[in-house]
Amino acid sequence: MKRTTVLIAALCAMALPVTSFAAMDHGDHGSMDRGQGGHAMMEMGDVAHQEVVDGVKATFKVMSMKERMKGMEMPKGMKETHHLAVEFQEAKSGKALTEGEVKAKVQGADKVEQTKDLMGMQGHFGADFDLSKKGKYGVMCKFQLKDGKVRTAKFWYTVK
Ligand SMILES: [Cu+2]
Repeated sequence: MKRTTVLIAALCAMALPVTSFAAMDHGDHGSMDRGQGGHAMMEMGDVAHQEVVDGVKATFKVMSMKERMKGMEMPKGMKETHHLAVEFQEAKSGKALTEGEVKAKVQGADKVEQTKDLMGMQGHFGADFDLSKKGKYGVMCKFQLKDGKVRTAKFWYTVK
C-alpha cells in the first residue's frame, strides 16, 4: 500500500518542473495541498472521457504507468498497470472542484471487478488499477463533491 502511495506521488510530481521537486515530499496524499490549480499531470495523456453530470464537468484520463515511469524502476510486486485520474469543474464557471469523495469501479471483459477510492491529489483524484489484459474495460465512477450530491459517470476504456 505504501509503495503504491509513493508511486502515485511520483507520478503526480513527475510532470512538474524540477524546481518544484519539493512536491515529491508531500508524502500522504490525504494531507496534500488541495485546490492548487490544475495538476500538470492532467495535461499529459489523452482524455479518456469527458462528461457533464448535473452541472459538474468530469474529465477522466487513463495513463499507462510504464509510459509515465520511463527510466524509473517499477516497484516489485506491483500489479497495477494504469493510473486513472479525474478532474472536476463547475460546468458553468470552469471552477475546479477539488474536495469530495470519489470511488471508481473498473470491470474487465473477464468480469473481474476492481473498486477503489480515488485519492485527492493536486487538483485531481487518482488511483491505480490493473489493466494488464487487452480489451475493453468498463469504468464506473461515483463521486460526491462539496454540494453533497452523488453523481456517477461511466465510460469504456480499451487497452490495445
Ligand atoms: Cu494522480
